[in-house]
Amino acid sequence: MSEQHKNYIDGIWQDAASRKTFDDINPAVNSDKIGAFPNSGVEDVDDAVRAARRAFQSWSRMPAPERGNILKNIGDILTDRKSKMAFEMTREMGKPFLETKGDVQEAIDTAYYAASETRRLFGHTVPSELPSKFNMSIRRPIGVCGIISAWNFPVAVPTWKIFPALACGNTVVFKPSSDAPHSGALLIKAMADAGVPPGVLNLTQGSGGVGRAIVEHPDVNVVSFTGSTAVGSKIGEACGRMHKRVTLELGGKNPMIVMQDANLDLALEGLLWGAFGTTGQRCTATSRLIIHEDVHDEFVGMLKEASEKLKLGYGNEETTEVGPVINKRALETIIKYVQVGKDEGATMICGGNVPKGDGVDAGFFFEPTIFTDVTPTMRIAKEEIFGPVLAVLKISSYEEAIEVANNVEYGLSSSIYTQDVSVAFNAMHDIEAGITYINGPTIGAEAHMPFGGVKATGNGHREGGWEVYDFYTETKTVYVDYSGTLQKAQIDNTRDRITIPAQ
Ligand code: UN1
Repeated sequence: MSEQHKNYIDGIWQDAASRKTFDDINPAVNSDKIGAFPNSGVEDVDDAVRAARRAFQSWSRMPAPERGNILKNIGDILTDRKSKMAFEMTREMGKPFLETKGDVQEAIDTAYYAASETRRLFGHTVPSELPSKFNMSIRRPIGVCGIISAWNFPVAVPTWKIFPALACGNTVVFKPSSDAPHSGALLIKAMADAGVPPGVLNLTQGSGGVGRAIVEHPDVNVVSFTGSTAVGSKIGEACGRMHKRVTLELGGKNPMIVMQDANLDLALEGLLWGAFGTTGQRCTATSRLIIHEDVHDEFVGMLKEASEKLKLGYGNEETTEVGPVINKRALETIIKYVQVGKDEGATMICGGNVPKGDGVDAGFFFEPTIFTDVTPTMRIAKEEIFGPVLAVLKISSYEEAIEVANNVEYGLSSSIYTQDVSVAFNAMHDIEAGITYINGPTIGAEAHMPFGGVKATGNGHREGGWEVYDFYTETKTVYVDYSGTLQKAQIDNTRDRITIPAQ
């Protein structure tokens, strides 16, 4: 059944001012239309930002633990709705139901963590250099946060941004991906039901133009974006010009290194999950296997056999292991890269086709695809494909593995399989990435740990964990002088004030 959906501005569900809409379809069963969503414009964004600015007055003054109680309610409501939401989310963006339940669970974990952090928004007290004087730093909320996120974790990733922003006393204007507007709306509905006051949280649906209007709105103080490196660079530029705080979570080309002493069964299980989970459409997906020559042929054989058995289908069918890709454009990009891989001289050992048959004919499906004989300079070894395509690179030493792993512009996640503790610890330091897994795949970040990457993957900030609370607060330094006299720092407390050196 197709429905007409709305924006959520100042506590009211409403159409876009222009009344324009866009359609959202099921990527596995294209005839299944999820609904029509508001195609918002500058005017809607302006209304949302003004509502958020008004609401900031009272929300920022509410005791933080009281905001925490609301965040806890959100966690409870998401827990109650986990299965129902996951079903609708899978219908909209395709990944298997079990994975989508994990997506909602990540949001639940983030809610409870954020609730507890509201009792821990620490500042510092520090001795003054002067007598009868007290120094401290406190945190202050910043203002209105513009949150723009991707479709692949349509609930978890927005909550990494929205929950800490709210916990710290900021208000929010949120634009979900136009490929997952319903999931975004379900999250906002849960939050409104949990007692987030009107105006504190606003939802404006639409495409890139809405994102641009949020980024460029003079009354938006903070921007948080997850998406492509190309769009992230533009957002970073705009925010730089306007002196806005910005966090960017961008692309990845995440390597899994398998050394000659690795437990190959364990590595295989991890690789299938890392490379083909979410149909390879995670920023953390394993897109490069860097494998020691001693175990290359054996492991590649195991990998080919297992990959060919993966069952493609609609994510809400119990037997499905790999869902569709998100849309036609994504499918075309993947097809293009497979051709690039062939033209570059890599060997395609499995997959490579749009599958045919019951359960896959009606959607945007692509077979799990593996290229061997890939060299580090090939485009399929360097560029993010965001699909079920794995590049296998053969190496003959640990040093070469690290050189190949680091030979890309990105640096989000990484992994190494080895039983040698020295190799594992060296890799922790040597791999250029924000995240390294030892004997685990490149996916599986936990909500209470910092998440983010180096190089072109980001701009130095981390989401998740304790670090994100620094991003959503401004530090204020406070000096309290209770001496009743004027005390001059750097002057009154030094011993050289009496003697003026002879000229
Ligand atoms: C993303 O791909 O944007 O570690 C986020 C993981 C998930 C989050 C992925 N927990 O793969």
